[in-house]
Amino acid sequence: MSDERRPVTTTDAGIPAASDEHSLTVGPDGPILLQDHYLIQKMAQFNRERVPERVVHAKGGGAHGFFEATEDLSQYCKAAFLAKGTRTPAFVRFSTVAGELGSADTVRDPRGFAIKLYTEQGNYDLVGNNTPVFFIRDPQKFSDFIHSQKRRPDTNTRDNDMQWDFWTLSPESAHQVAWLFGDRGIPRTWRHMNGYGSHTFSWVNAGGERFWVKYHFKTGQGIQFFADADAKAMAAEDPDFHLRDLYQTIARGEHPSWTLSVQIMPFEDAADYRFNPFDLTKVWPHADYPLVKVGRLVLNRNPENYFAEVEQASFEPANMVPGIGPSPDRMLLGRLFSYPDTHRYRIGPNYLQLPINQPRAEVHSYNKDGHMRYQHSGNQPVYAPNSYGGPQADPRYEDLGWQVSGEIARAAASRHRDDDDFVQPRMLYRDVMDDAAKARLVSNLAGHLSQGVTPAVLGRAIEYWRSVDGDLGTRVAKAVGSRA
Ligand code: HDE
Repeated sequence: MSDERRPVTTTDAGIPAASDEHSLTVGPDGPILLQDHYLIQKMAQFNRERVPERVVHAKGGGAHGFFEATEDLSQYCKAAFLAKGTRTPAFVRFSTVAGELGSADTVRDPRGFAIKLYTEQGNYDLVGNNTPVFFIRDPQKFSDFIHSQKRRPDTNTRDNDMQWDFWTLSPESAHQVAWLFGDRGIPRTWRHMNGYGSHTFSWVNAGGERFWVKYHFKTGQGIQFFADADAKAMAAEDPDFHLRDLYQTIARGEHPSWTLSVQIMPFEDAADYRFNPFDLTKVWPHADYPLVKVGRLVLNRNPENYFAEVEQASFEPANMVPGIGPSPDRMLLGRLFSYPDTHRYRIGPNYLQLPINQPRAEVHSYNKDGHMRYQHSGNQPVYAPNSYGGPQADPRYEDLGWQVSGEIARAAASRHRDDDDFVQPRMLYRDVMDDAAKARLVSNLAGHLSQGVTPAVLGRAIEYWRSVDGDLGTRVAKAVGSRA
């Protein structure tokens, strides 16, 4: 750009600045003056550039796009964005879980798959992972689980012993851990993986009929993964491999897409289904509840500013639009509280007014003021009920929920006939993995268990895999032994 066309630098108050290079001093070698407001503003602003990184899912990337409902599912759900033919603007953020902001992309870890749909009935956030299940089934254990995945308090390094100690003392983790150490534990790129809502959610149609649903976003690019050694090499060569891949793909005009299908369970089936259908450590077999196509998700626009659009993006599972609700899944219920809480801490109480989080639907709430409030509702009544024309809630939007009764207690959720922590990982190992995939699972497990795991925890880990499958346990034990 020619010098005449370049704008003049200004302070953040818009006042023209005299120099990009020199501080204001008394003579060339004298002290810097306090009246150099621009220098002070620059230094002060720099010191405040960081917001706390996400306590989990810190490293990620995202893109804009849309969701299009391609099928008529009005018999199951009345949500407006699901009306056939409707296109809803979307923002999606992908992430790893355990690593910090600068950590490598190609590590073995679940991947976050967080979707924000700016629907005409308010934001719908579907904050899922690339796995249909999770390690635990009660939010009481979440921070403990994450602590075991993060850094030790003394050495500040990650520690395989902590991880296996927690997992083997939490047998409900076996399904997700089998998944994690299998091929899908390191996707080739974010484009080459599926996304799942993971939890069971409720849907209701216009007639008030309720259903339980699970969401599946199948990648249109095909599933691809990294072998362990290749992923480690890539982590050294390009720690931002996934971030770069998504950006460059969209920049060259390719638009990755996913097909959304749901499994639908009639409301009444839940009570005596073979296993607890609200248990996040289990999938619903497709033979029982086949996939029903809903629409497609397409990513077609890169963020212009990473901090504004990706770092400040705030997803919350509690953002559900009319027609969609929670289920008795305790993990989901715990998450409904946790996310807005972390956003208030990380970004500030008015995070929903930032452009990336702002709903496209009109906002008419009685909440007001606070740090960095940008939009105000003018001179409208500040309390409800009022007789001066303020917004009025409408009972037609009441959650339908479900019926419960019982003593208040701290106890496991109700067990169903076939509830068992090892049945589904056993099926994953025996029926889904071919011989080569089984061999890679054994090798990945043995590699991890051979690094810093104490004999007692290692013994428990072998038993854990024996409970999944006798042969698998023996193979893991042998492979660890041969590495010793
Ligand atoms: Fe999260 N999780 N989580 N999580 N999670 C966060 O929210 C939490 C869980 C998931 O790209 C945090 O904004 C609790 C399951 C994704 O911005 C935090 C529990 C699933 C992302 C939080 C879970 C997820 C997060 C950290 C157990 C898949 C990244 C920063 C009850 C279905 C979203 C933040 C993004 C992020 C809490 C379990 C997915 C702390 C308490 C299960 C994709 O609020």
